[in-house]
Amino acid sequence: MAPPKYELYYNPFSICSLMVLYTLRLKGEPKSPDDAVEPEERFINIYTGEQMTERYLEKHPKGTVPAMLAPEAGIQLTDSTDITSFLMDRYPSLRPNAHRQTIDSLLAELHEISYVTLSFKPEERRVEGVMDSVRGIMDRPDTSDKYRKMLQGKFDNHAASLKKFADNKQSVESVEADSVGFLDKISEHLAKQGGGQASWIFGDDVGPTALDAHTVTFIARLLDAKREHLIPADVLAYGRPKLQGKEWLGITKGNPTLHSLYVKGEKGGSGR
Ligand SMILES: N[C@@H](CCC(=O)N[C@@H](CS)C(=O)NCC(=O)O)C(=O)O
Repeated sequence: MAPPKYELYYNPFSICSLMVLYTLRLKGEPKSPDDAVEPEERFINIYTGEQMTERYLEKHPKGTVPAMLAPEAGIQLTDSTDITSFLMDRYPSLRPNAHRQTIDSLLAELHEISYVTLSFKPEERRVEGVMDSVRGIMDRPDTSDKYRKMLQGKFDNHAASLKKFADNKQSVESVEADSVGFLDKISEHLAKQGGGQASWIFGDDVGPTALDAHTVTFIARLLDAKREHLIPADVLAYGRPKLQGKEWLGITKGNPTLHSLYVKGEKGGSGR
């Protein structure tokens, strides 16, 4: 049986989309030909509201990116961590057995960090702006009841994720501290690999894992968000060259990871 046809919905200025795209670029060989995941990549413009159109919400009720679907096989993965787990199960080099626990626990720790707090200033109202737009479409007289119900679902999902971070009282300082805590652990792993000489977190023999893909993307975003000071020197020395690599440039086309920098024509701080 041939592998399913996958579709990956993404935006190149979404950190979680970039984490998945970069994981795909580093994925290596599948366990078997039937396990191959070669998605058709479909751009969603989350800066013009494409993620809240009826068409997109029909595919993916949360109306976010990334999402990986294979409708014929009943596969609907709507979170970067679920997509990454799916890939790690099929591509052994993304999560070698010897490092399985470390990779799982560090990926979980990384995804507890509020990227929104690191990436957007409160006055940009990125999260509130999305909710306002959803409400605006709901209030339009020409919006059907079916579509309105879908929008309510997206609104509720958004409100729930906001509440999660609010309940955790996530100030900029605490999110920065979480980032440093995570990066210090990466630094400890790098130190075990010949004092930071290796290209990858678990060494050159192991090669790139999903943890590398997500960590390098996080470093790129911290640089673009003018938070280089949070990154230990060895972690920066590990991450920066990857941002000049063909895999990364193939995804970003040399653009920054932040839409605001792209709009301003700024080349960002990701080592470019
Ligand atoms: N926890 C989700 C986060 C998904 C998410 O919030 N994506 C953002 C972009 S980074 C998005 O789609 N924003 C547009 C919106 O919510 O309408 C994941 O890891 O995939």
